[in-house]
Amino acid sequence: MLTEKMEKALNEQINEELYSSYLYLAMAAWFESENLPGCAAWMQAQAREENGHAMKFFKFINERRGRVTLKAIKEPAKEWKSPLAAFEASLKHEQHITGCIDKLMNLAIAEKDHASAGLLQWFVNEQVEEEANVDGIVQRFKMAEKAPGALLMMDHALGERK
Ligand code: OFO
Repeated sequence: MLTEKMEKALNEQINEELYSSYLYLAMAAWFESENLPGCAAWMQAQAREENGHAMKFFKFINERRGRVTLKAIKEPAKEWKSPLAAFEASLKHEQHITGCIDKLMNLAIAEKDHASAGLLQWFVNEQVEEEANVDGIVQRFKMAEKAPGALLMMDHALGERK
């Protein structure tokens, strides 16, 4: 059984994850408009992954006999000044999500909620991967800025993501 505090905080995280999905979908739409289909495909894959994260919390709340309550999802930005700026915004967002997960873990520990802590440990590890992946792309885009043609190569490589 979830405590009231934990249930509320996990529901807020569903909203954060759905917003993440929405944000990446907005980035996918922008990359499509910029004729960079590889980057758009990468963002669509990321949007699907974020939806999966939201559903992990959804399932867990139900399994713990809690009540899922969905709130409005805020409107994401529509455009970015360059591909690098979009991936930098993505990295900043993932750092924000890492902060949310850390706060949730602190709450689970304070509430002596081992089941929630178990779920959150998966997210702690996932955030290490999320930040490292996006940071790697940001670094490659920074190098690509100096080399003509590198942007198209990057776009092709990002489009390989399954
Ligand atoms: Fe759900 O990890 Fe990204 O935001």
